[in-house]
Amino acid sequence: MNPSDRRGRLPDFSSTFLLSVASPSQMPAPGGWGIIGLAGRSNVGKSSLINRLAGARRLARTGKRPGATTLPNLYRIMTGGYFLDFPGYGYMNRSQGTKKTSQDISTILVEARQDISAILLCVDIRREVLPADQEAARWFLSRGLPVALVLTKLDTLSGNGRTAQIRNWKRWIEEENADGILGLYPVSARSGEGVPEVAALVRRILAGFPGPEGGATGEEYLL
Ligand SMILES: Nc1nc2c(ncn2[C@@H]2O[C@H](COP(=O)(O)OP(=O)(O)OP(=O)(O)O)[C@@H](O)[C@H]2O)c(=O)[nH]1
Ligand SMILES: [Mg+2]
Repeated sequence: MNPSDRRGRLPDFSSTFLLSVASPSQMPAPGGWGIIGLAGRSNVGKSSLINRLAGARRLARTGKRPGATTLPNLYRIMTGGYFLDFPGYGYMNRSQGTKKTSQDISTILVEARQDISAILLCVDIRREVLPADQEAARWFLSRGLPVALVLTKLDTLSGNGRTAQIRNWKRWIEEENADGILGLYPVSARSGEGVPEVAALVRRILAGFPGPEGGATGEEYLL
């Protein structure tokens, strides 16, 4: 139980784990609640961010070693909506076989499901723009998926270092000059800084998807 639960206040996006998605047919039927995808290099903190948004420490498995998430994991947000936690791209310490399978199912899923609402593309704020991130951003955008650039691990930088990196990422967004980029969101899953802004974005995206008629819970849209 986390501190906000103890105070009797439910976290914004209290969620439950639904399944690890091995095929697009396991996804909820189209036309229901919005789906927020989290993508990015391995170890940038995608699963940690889901845990923070859901107000649960151990909902999504996180790890010190890259590759903690190997299949896209689907979580249902109690108030309506889904988080889809993609396996990280670019990790090195898994076999080529596992790596390829992880990438394949992510690609197949995105191509099969045009109705994923938006992608939170997560990058470690300390890093430079990497070709893999650039490719991922362009690939999602080319499929008509809006992309928010989430700069993770904000707590690891302060002062000038922080300002400089935010400026670098901002410049990159400006240079990309692409429609569909939802903006820059510096955040720390550890300290909570920036989480309200990400939460507001998620809320805004999900608000565009009122869900199935009749106030269904979403569970019936599985399998
Ligand atoms: N300092 C700091 N560390 C973080 C933060 N978020 C995550 N981490 C750490 O980064 C490591 C990776 O976190 P995960 O959430 O597992 O990363 P992931 O992107 O889901 O990784 P994959 O599942 O391998 O793709 C863990 O050791 C986390 O504790 C943060 O906001 N600040
Ligand atoms: Mg993960």
